[in-house]
Amino acid sequence: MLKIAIQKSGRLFTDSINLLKDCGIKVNNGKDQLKVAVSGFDAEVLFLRNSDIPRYLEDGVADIAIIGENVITEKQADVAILEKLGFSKCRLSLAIPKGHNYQDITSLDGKKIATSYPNTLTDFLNRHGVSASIHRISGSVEIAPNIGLADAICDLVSSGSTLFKNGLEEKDIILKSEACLAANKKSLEIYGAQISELQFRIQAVLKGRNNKYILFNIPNDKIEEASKILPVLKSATILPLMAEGWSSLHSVISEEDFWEVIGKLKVCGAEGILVVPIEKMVI
Ligand code: PRT
Repeated sequence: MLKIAIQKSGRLFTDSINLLKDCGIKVNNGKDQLKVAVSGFDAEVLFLRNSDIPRYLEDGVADIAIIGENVITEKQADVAILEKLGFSKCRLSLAIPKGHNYQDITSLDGKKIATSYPNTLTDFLNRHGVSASIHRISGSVEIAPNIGLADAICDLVSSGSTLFKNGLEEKDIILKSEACLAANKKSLEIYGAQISELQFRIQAVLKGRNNKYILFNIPNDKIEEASKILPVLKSATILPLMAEGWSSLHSVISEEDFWEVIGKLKVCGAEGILVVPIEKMVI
């Protein structure tokens, strides 16, 4: 049976459970169990530590997983990344105490850097021909410069508030990460059809999340102009209104273009603009 690994507890847990739920896969709650059955899909879910998942995935203990891309890179796991999932976005960055001199990465030549990501950092330093001493620590990396353990740190950053609170400044981004769907390469062959089905469902959910359904009223002589503003799937739906000379136009717009498109539509003469979330989108 297909084994899907997700984080046991932590930042990825809730979003992973919700994504599976939106894909019609209900995880029968058993947070204290290692393995649970699911309904709505022929699979079982393994609850594991995020940092352990790359190894389990590589070894085939799990076939597929929802995991932070950063740990796959750090563990140098030979797995296939199938989808980026749009949550748990962060970056692995180099930071130094505020006010300290930093021109570029070569400023760290001969310095001490504290991190929980020694492999990713070593690789980055090597690529830039920088030689620094790496102190591997497993938590609270941000306090290392304040207690004299290191000159700089390399750690995950999302809002930046941890760096700020510890008087540190972000100087270089080593990698950007988000949760992703990753698979054991052999499992891709063994469970190809099931993994494709899961991917199909995830894509439909993510497209729904990234798009909005929009409908608005527009004078008939402005329909063509308004249609050109809309990045439509195929072509906008137009329905006549009872009011003479007016129509209702329906379409889908991406979250990214949202405010720009709305602004242009208002200038074009759109009225009564309604925006509705989309649950799933199959194209
Ligand atoms: O125990 P386990 O192995 O399951 O996981 P963990 O202890 O590594 O778990 P967790 O839950 O802390 O992180 C899981 C994953 O979430 C990470 O591997 C990343 O993929 C992702 N993620 C996203 C983050 C952050 N954002 C994040 N901000 N992981 C950690 N942080 C920490 C960072 O280390 C620093 O201490 O948050 C602090 C910085 O946050 P800001 O908002 O102050 O910048």
